[in-house]
Amino acid sequence: SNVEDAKRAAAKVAVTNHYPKDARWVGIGSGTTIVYVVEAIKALGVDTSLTHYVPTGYQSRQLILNAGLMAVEFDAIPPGTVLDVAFDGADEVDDDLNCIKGGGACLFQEKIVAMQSKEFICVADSRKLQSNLLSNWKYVPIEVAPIAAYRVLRKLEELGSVKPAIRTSLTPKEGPLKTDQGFFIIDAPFPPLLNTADIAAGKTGSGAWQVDALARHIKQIAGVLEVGLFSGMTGPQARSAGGVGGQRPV
Ligand code: DER
Repeated sequence: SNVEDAKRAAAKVAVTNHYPKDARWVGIGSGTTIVYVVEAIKALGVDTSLTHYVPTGYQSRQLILNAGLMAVEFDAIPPGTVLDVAFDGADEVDDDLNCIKGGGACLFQEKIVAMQSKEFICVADSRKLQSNLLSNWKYVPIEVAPIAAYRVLRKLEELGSVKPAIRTSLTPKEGPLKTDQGFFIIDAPFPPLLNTADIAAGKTGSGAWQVDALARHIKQIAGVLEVGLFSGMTGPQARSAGGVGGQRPV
């Protein structure tokens, strides 16, 4: 289908342009687009036998193993080792390369892997590209401790979310979905977020949130493990912002 072809094309360009031939540590994200990233890595024809691939969850680990690649869990990365590159998908990407992530409920491990990488390569077909986050993808995925979930729902409403909800499993299993950490996912709708052009145009008064500010406010709610907002930055300025790779800590 043309969507699958678009994902495959995006993955091929991303790997061709951003996979270091001498890569030794590579982060592998979750979802369906990442399948084509691994396919493109295999097609590169480089020697991958000395390369460690760090998964971002159960499905990501199976993808690495089924491709005959070496999977090394995040807690087995030697202290001080920064991954050469991390590839991952996204649910939506704005003009500043900010991302909404977590549609696949893997956002926590995706974020720690992204933050431990020199570069974070987001692989997304054109459906994902919007000027502002929360335009097409309507909610922020948030990973929370089950026991605190209802309190977090109430706190999110105080931040302006309308009808945030605990994500239930889409399979016959009734009740909340559990992440690889055994936590719940809350999906919290918010109005479209501001990008840097909006801020430059003085649109801050509209009551809409700026990406970093919303991410920080949600992260500070007791019971929240991680938030599916990745603050996008590329290039050397990312490091000056304190991010290990192309991601600022939020
Ligand atoms: O959960 C995530 O953030 C994933 O990267 C995911 O949502 C992207 O999935 P897709 O490649 O299947 O669209």
